Amino acid sequence: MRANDGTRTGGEILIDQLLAHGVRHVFCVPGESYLAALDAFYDRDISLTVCRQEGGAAMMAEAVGKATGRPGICFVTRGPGATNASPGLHIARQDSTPMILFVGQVAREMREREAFQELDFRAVFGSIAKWATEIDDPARIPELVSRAFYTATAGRPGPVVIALPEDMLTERVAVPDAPRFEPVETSPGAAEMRRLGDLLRQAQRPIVLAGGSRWSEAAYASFGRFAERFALPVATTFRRGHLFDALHRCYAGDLGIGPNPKLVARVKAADLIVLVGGRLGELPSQSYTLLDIPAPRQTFVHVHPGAEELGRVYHPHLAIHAAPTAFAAALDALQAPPEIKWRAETEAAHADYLAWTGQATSQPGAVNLGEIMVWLREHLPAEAIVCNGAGNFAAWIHRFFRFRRFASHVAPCSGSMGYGVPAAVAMKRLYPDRTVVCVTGDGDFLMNGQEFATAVQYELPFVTLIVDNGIYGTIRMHQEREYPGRVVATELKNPDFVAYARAFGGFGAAVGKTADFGAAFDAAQKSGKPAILHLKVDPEAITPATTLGAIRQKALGERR
Ligand SMILES: Cc1ncc(C[n+]2csc(CCOP(=O)(O)OP(=O)(O)O)c2C)c(N)n1
Ligand SMILES: [Mg+2]
Repeated sequence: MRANDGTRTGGEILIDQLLAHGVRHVFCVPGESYLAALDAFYDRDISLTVCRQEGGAAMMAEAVGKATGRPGICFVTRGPGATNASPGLHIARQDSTPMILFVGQVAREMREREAFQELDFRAVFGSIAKWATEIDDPARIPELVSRAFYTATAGRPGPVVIALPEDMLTERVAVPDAPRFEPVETSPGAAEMRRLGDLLRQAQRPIVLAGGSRWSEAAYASFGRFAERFALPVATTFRRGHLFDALHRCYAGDLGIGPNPKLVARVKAADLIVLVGGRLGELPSQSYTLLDIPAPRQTFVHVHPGAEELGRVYHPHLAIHAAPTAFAAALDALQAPPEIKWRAETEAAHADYLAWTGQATSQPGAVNLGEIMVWLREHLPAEAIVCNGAGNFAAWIHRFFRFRRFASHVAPCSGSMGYGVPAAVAMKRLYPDRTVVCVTGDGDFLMNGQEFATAVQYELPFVTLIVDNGIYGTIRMHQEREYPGRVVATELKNPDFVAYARAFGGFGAAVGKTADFGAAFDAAQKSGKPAILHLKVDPEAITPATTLGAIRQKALGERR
């Protein structure tokens, strides 16, 4: 509270800046280094989620940034808190997500002595964050926090780290709040849009790839209309499936890990590729084999909000420096050609997508994850949110789940394990009325399974599927391919996950065969508690397309 002389503590000024910028949710693990900031939450209207490990807290903040396009906010203590939070920062960087990590710091007069838990945060986070700084003067909090919001969202979004010396947070000064920030939406120029229209008129076989961040409901809707009017096939890049309705008749499929070979062939055969919002990194580019570097053979149009990404890897024939939101709005003014040469191609692309994802493949074992994904896509409401981390289990989500709404998939493009549970906690905090389903591997779950306690503490009823194959499956798959039969460090002895769920105060049930899944899922939802469904899958079922044994045999055969 402001004292009679108009002063506030640094901690109060800081939390007031969050309110000024429209922050509703903050995720933290407390520390004595930022008590004065914590205290300011006591009488301010902002929801604070206390977590069990900073990795979880930072991923929750990242998930909020991903889903809303505004910076997700996380508070952690100095040294160990900050280093624990680093996975969330790394995801924010690779996934181009706006987030701000506030870190406690030793008192100003103790700096540079390597005081208790002291770190030089500018140096430690310099190469992960877009900007890492420390606030020395409480009078500059409004200025520097405002800059953090702009920096995190501007151009290609990413993480910002702000260290807060302990004594700075208790010092009192009189200073006004900053005005509310709004993300800067870079608009495309009229000349670039005309040129795009020309290129589309000249094209025979165009394809659009949607990716990256900075999208919105409005951009999603405009983009859908544009695809419809131009009958353009649209593929989404790795873990950005939520950018286009899977049942839109222009949807050509998911360009990520294990994509439909027909989609890959289509991209290669296109004469015009329009990449909107994304970077076409290692995974969607199929290990940089899709386009020639630096000069793609196809006419390549790159639309990106970060100027430094244009021409960074692929030479663009037309570079459009624009945020997807502003670009999508400008598309409404683009005239479609009277006759569309590629209409049949687009219909074929969508038919290929439907065929590729139509039915689960047959698999060894009594629980078929493909059939479970088909069940979920048929039974979940369209606005349900799916969260997951990394592991081969995710291949079934990418192949068989059909995302129908913007921001309905919250998952790490960076391939970081342990993301699903924190992301689900964050989504349920943000959207209590939406169904949230978390899909994890047995390895993946226990990287941040402690946040199941947070779900119980805040009474967040989402359902977590633990796909238990008793192995770090992805690594075992690579191991069998590169070193067949030589199993090292990929086997797991798992706890009883049903007992785990119940011990935490949640709902737990085991699913031993596919046919039992629907009833178990319904029971989990009816419990009204955070729930875990323990799916015992056969480790042989390593991808929707092949088995571990087949990979091993093939590798051994190649060696003979
Ligand atoms: C934080 C982190 N550590 C390690 C890895 C390397 N890695 C990728 S997938 C994987 C195994 C995932 O195992 P699990 O969650 O059981 O899923 P499965 O592949 O068995 O379905 C590992 C160790 C990673 N991606 N992220
Ligand atoms: Mg596993």
